[in-house]
Amino acid sequence: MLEDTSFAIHPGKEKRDGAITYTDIGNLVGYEKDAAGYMFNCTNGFVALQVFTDSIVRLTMNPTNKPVLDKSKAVMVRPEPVEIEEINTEHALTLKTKALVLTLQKEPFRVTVADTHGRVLVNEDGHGMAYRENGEVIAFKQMHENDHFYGFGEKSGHLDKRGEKLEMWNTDVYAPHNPETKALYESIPYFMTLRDGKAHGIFFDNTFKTYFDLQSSEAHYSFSAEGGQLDYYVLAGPHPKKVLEQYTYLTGRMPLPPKWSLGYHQSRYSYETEAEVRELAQNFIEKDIPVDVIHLDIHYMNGYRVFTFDKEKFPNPDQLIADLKEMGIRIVPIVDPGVKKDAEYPIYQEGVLGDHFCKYIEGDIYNGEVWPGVSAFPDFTEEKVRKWWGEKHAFYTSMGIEGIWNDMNEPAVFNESKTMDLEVMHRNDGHPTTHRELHNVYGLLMGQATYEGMKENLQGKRPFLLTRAGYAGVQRYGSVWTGDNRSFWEHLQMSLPMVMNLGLSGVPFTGPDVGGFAHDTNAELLTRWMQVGAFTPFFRNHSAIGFRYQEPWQFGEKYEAIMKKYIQMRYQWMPQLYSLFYQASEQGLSVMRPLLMEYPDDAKTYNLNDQFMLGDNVIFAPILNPSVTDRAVYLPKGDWVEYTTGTTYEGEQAHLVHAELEDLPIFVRKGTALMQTEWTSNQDKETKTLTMKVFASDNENYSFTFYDDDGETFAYENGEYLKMAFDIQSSADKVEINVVSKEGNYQPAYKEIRIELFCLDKTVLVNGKNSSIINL
Ligand code: MIG
Repeated sequence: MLEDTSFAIHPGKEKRDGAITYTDIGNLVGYEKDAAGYMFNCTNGFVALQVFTDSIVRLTMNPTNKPVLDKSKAVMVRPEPVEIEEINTEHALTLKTKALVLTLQKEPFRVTVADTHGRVLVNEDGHGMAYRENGEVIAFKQMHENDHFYGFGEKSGHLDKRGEKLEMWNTDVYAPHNPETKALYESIPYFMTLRDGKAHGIFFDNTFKTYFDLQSSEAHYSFSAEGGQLDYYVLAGPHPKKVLEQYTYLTGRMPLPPKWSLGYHQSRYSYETEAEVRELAQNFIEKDIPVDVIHLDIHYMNGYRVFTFDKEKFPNPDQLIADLKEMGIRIVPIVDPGVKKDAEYPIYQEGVLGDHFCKYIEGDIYNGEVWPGVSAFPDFTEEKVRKWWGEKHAFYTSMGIEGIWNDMNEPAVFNESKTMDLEVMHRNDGHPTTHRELHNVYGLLMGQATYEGMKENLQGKRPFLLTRAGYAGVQRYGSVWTGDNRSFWEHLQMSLPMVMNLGLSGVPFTGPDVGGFAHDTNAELLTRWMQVGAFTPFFRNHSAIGFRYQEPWQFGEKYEAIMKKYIQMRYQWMPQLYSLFYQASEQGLSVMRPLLMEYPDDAKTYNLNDQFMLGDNVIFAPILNPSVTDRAVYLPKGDWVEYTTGTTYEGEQAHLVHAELEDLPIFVRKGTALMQTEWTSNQDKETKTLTMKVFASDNENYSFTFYDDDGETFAYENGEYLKMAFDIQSSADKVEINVVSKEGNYQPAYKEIRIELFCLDKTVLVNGKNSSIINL
């Protein structure tokens, strides 16, 4: 506790330890080359080099042995055959692919990664790869004057992480989420560097606690781990979108989620009884406020035992779920990893008798205190355990449940260290490994078990998974919410860069607890937060026990009407949103984007925290402060139209815009289009009409792809989808819309696309003919 008082800055406290000494990798002694790649033998260790593609290279340093190259929990691919040109001179070995030039200086061993135009991406100036006696491994890289750093998964603070120190150690942080909070629930040891408009990436695939230091020196940055190998990938970019494509090529992409999970989610810790849930649902129906999901937090269980319902509070869950489905609402229950130690509880019995729980090397089951009291934890590092756990979800799917919410999977334990004993020895499919090394992947592997089990049990329907903890690659299994924030304006502000950096880290389906989890929200904050939430990829209002209820109607009609309008807008924008989710699932691109992703040459976007984009043509500039109705907005190159007022703004400058409580400033780039529909009702959410809103300009050309399918099954994998590529050409007097291609067999309820022209009086030509309709 002394840490939290001024004692922490007591004048006598500063210690001046001597500089830490590292063992440098030393000189190159010799090397071999085989099918797997290059193996460099250096004076103080080994370095393996693998070329994955023309644009992706991997380096793995092991101080004592030849590097192990096949133990990643994140990387899903193996090196492709790549043609490499090799030039060996006295001082260096040079390897060239179509995109990269690697220079391996021999004495000392130093690596420079450049592109084929001579642009240096990553280089070691002075220091290189090194390690310490205690097992720490570290890489130093030169920091260039104009380097900006993004990604790092789920982090507090600003968008650009230059000048920060960050840590990766999955941690249950109820409080605080401050700018200085270094580790949260997710560990994604990956970042993208943007320098003078060009980007490259580094993925440090190490599951130990890792550190990124972009602060201590202006000359270098470093990344290090408490143990393991120095195993990292350099991604060539050069566009930020390319970096993201390369990173998700390695770690996988989000499978297309069910459309209902893109809707509005209402949650609370907890809606405690069946009657309360029914009343909640009824309220949404009566008020015509859209909702797709109601979450059940820990109170639904019998004594917090997972895979049970409390018989008194929820006497008939099957009926509840069926009735809600009629109303167009799904139930998503929480499932934590801790299994109550209770000899009469079947899941615990199966876990013990089937040998599914985490154990010490000596054989004792690890016990930790969580909600149900003393509990055991499934060892998700074992395939057979993942399978067992996955199959258990038949309990939920047989009731009609299609989505699961995983919490506490860091794993969180109620003790000093906040987690499992680091000595616990995970079985890890025949490669026993301590919790110290696998801590950061526990949540990822629980996610895998849950997603795969749900998929199997749902027989053709898409599962939805929401997870709190994860590691690089978590996007393959689930969406992520940013944990226990508070009802502070500062946390609304912070949620923007947080979600944008998660998107840049390969996780597109994310969002904060809208309204704030802990602390009492208020009418204005909730309203402003709902406006933002309506356009973040994951949209859930969630609040904690003991704090004010924050459903959209809790603050009176005035506020309810505004919130309702924005939740409905979410549904009006669904065709646009779904097409962006499709793009994310195909290319790994994020749905919610920082402006720098679309305008990497514009330095004004490099640390723009209070604006964001959806896709490549819409900018949102929400109000993020109390009592404020005016704000500055920076618009990059192009002409922009404010969505509601139709006012036109010039790009490459800042504007002052006015926004009353009911207003959210939205800017659409002229020359582009948006796909939208109408809100009908909770009971019937099928898209029946489709409108293409065209924001014409006088001389623009825009192409985009619209995607749709049944939103619920995997039939799209067999051609049941609709995919249309459009080309829009605006000129002084006309707009020409051309269907460039149309694919797939899906037959939607809508039979045509209505074209709505915004702001301008022009003739519309569809495929060369005068028309305002595109027939399907
Ligand atoms: O320690 O299940 O972040 O969303 O409501 C609290 C109760 C455990 C933490 C989650 C929060 C959830 C709460 N959980």
